[in-house]
Amino acid sequence: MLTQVAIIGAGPAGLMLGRLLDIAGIDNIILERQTKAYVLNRIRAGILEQTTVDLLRRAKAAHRLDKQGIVHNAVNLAYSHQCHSIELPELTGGKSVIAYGQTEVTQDLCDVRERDGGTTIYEAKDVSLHNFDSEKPYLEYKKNGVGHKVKCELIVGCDGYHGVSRASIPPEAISIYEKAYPFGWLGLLSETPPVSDEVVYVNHERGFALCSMRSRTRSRYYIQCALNDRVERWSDDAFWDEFRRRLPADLAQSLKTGPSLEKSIAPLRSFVAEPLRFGRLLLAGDAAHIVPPTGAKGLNLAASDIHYLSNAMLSYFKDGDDSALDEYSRLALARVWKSERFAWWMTNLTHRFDGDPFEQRMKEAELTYLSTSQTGRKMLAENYVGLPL
Ligand code: RFL
Ligand code: PHB
Repeated sequence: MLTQVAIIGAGPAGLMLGRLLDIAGIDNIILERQTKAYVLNRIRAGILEQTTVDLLRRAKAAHRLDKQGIVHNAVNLAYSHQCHSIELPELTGGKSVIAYGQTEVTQDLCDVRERDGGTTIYEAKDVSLHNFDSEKPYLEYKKNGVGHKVKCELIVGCDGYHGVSRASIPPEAISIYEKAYPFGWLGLLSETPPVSDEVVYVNHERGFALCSMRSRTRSRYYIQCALNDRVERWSDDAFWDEFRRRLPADLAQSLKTGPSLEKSIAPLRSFVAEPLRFGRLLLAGDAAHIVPPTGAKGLNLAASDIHYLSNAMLSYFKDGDDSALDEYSRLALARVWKSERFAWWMTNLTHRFDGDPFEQRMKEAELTYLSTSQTGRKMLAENYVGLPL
């Protein structure tokens, strides 16, 4: 098979890129290791920045989002049993964020790709990358036990943190920056009305908690848990008891509980690989960088990578401008590092780390500063709605 761009991974980054290339008339193929059902049912992000919404509109995949997305005009910080609202439009010149699940984003992108005849090969096994340091890169994979070869001009690794793309780059050609956190998040999805109209980040002595939503009738909640905790240890009742204990009293009283639709544990990690270009191989999204989910930046960074990368590919294919691909790496990484800082800072501010009472008092002082200072709130709001592209 011959194509212009071979994309590895049909998560939001791969599907968004494929769609923007289709619209620009650039031939592409997506290879995905998992089944379509598996990809579409993975519960992950829930909060979109305006720039992500704009990109989905550019991709002509925002029809449902424009109807069903829930605009959040505030984000809440709770500590010392009190909830403090940070008004987003007032502090950011009119910006807000939108609650719309990653499952829906992926579904919408998948639907338009299929409708318009784009090629996605699910259950593509043993994908391997070859000759990406030359003019003639290619991929090999197996489908139903049969080997295939895809010749292309560019390969894009959109295959997440555990993917094959980054792992194929010689270690001496890549710099890795990494931080692992000593806890995870236990998340629960339920068909219950959300306890708050907007996201609430809670710093509590029993550990962090987060209130979010997927719709007016579907809630997504998280609690900080031990890194080695196991989801089987948490009955729904145990989750609700622990979650309620961490909420401020008024929220705890109005919390509606119900059976879980999904429960899972995710570790927290900060990670950046530099650069994002290695000859004819480019990395984007979680394949290149991970943020802890506090701050809701992961999916949004995948989208901003694709914004820069799709522009660069247009210059490359239409004008023969090879330097645009280097520029992609530079522009995308500049935004990545700013979001890495914000996600790291929000994680430190809102979570309980073992032990150090001085550190905890520092966090309380900073939370008080943020809730009482217009300048402090403005900094948080500006980052939360997303820095300009
Ligand atoms: P993905 O979604 O991981 O997709 C990668 C795809 O590549 C496939 N793949 C392969 N395919 C072929 N061959 C191989 N060898 C392959 N290896 C892997 C995988 O099967 C998969 O389909 O990466 P992508 O597209 O870069 O998208 C990134 C986002 O998924 C991620 O950043 C967000 O989910 C992070 N995140 C959040 N981001 C936000 O912007 N806002 C949020 O509110 C938010 N909340 C979250 C989150 C992530 C969480 N977890 C589970 C870590 C909440 C949580 C709990
Ligand atoms: C979510 O809705 O899943 C969500 C919201 C905000 C975050 C992380 C996850 O910071």
